[in-house]
Amino acid sequence: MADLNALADAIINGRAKKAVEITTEAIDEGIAPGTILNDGLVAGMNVVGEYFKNNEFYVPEVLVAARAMQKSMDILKPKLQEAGAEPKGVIAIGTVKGDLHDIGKNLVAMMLEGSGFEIRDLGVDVSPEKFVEAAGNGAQIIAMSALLTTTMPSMKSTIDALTEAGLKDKVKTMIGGAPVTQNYADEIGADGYSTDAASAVDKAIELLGL
Ligand code: B12
Repeated sequence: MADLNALADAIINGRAKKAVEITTEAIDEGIAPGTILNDGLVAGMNVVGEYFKNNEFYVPEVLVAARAMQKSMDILKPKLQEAGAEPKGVIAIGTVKGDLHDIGKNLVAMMLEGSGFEIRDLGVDVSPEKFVEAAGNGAQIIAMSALLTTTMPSMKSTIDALTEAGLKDKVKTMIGGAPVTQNYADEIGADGYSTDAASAVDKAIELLGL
């Protein structure tokens, strides 16, 4: 019987091969893809997030863990799609203009994707115009990440650009990244903020009223 606690451990320890092995075993045994995701992958990644917050893990450990999660997700994703049919919603995500930090953004994207959202990853250094274009192309949430205090104002520029394009009321905006706060979100008129990848999923669900 595939051990989902062992899968979480494999993620925490960044053991991609082991993680893939247990994920495959769990799928073959008919365990629901959502259960594998939540009780194995997301559970592991949550611990990684905690360790990182407490300075018990540093960026290299987070990266190897994320890579292990990604490898398992590669196998799990088609199963999740088969099981879940319709995506919960469409989210365009990117790191704002001038900012190249994408580790947190990728984790958020991965968690959202894992919980059933369709993700349009716009990458890094994303201009307000690109976000507006994504909003015009059917994204229901525009999610922005910034790690530099100097690039945070681009979140405001993007929200202003959405307003100018007449799209502000048609999409929800969600922001995050280490220097970003709820206060800042309120100040610039963002619809949502969250501190980490796991709560980003709850926030997205809340924003779309699911
Ligand atoms: C890794 C890193 C880099 C890497 C980035 C690699 C990459 N591919 O991302 C490299 C080496 C390229 C880099 C470059 C720079 N960096 Co740097 N970098 C970091 C470092 C060490 C870790 C950031 C990180 O990945 N954290 C891990 C992730 C998981 O956390 P996170 O991003 O916060 O994401 C979580 C949450 O915030 C949230 N979240 C994130 N995004 C979103 C989005 C939404 C919508 C939501 C809801 C939630 C959410 O969920 C995530 C998961 O839980 C930090 C220091 C630190 N310890 O934080 C400095 C840091 C961010 N960097 C800094 C600086 C100054 C720079 C440089 C300017 C350095 C230089 N002089 O060249 C350049 C700028 C390059 C650029 N234009 O962007 C400063 C920023 C200072 C400031 N206040 O602005 C920091 C704080 C270091 C420091 N103490 O000085 N950096």
